[in-house]
Amino acid sequence: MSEVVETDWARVLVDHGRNLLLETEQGQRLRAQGRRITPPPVTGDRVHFEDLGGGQARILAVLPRGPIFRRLEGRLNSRVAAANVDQLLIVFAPLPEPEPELLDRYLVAAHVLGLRPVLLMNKADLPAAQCAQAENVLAEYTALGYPCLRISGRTNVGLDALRDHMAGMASLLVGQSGVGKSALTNALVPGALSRVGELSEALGTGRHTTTTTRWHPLPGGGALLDAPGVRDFKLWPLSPHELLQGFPEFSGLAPCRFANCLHQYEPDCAVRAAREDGRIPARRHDHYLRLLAQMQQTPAWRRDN
Ligand SMILES: Nc1nc2c(ncn2[C@@H]2O[C@H](COP(=O)(O)OP(=O)(O)OP(=O)(O)O)[C@@H](O)[C@H]2O)c(=O)[nH]1
Ligand SMILES: [Mg+2]
Ligand SMILES: [Zn+2]
Repeated sequence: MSEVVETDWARVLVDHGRNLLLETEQGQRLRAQGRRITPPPVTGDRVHFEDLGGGQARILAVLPRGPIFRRLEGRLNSRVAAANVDQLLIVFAPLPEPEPELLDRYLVAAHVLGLRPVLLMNKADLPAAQCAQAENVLAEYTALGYPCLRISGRTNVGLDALRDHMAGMASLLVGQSGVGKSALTNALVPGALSRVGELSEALGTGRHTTTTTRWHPLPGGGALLDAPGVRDFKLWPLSPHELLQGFPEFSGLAPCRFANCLHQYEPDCAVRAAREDGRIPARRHDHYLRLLAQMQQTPAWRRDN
């Protein structure tokens, strides 16, 4: 008879490829290998495990997942980057220069994956003259109805409001490299920095930069996940229906002549009419059209339709 208590589960705090660091419900840290487990466990997963002693564990199974975050790998495939995420904290800053199209794509992903999006303009401590462009970006998304906060991980501006948004939720920080996600994590999670060092040491990599997504449990419940920054975030193949979920301002207008209108060249299109008279930002419609054209070129798009 095995002594395994299969009702025990542990959280994957970080996955370095196949090397995982787990935290049990009692707060014990264990190392494990993710080999031969399907699906491969990722940061945020809950796993059944067997304690092998000496700080080692064997993973028996991955528990059913809640919402996930994924990213494109190669041209058509996507990879799960984190599991059991509730909320996407999409970070931008005056520096590096904000890229609204990157923010648009994160928003599409959030809608399609069922994650609540919140936009964070970080580094609000910088002089107003440097913040003008970021303020415009903030105003555009605020007008679209998204929750948007002006914060600073350095001076703690806006962090109480952000904590209210994070309470009890698993929130994943995403955004360009250098917008301040890790500094923000350290400002929000007591001891996160030392814990990051500890994780790297435990896994023997000696790395201290953000190269993998890490799960930081929050004292009052929930978690903050610090993800590696990106130069670009590409969407995996989506159907037009999915893509349109990322542009909620296109619905709620008068109906287009055709119920399945894709707001490209169709006659009597309410979205193009709204764009013409400025009710919809031309930048957003242009970006939608480009994403739609990309999706229409992929085999998956044809299959979905
Ligand atoms: N002025 C100001 N600078 C900040 C703030 N937060 C971070 N920085 C600076 O921005 C730079 C990048 O910060 P990180 O926290 O490493 O950025 P990151 O988003 O984690 O970057 P990646 O891990 O590469 O994705 C550092 O030089 C920080 O000192 C802030 O609130 N205000
Ligand atoms: Mg970082
Ligand atoms: Zn239309």
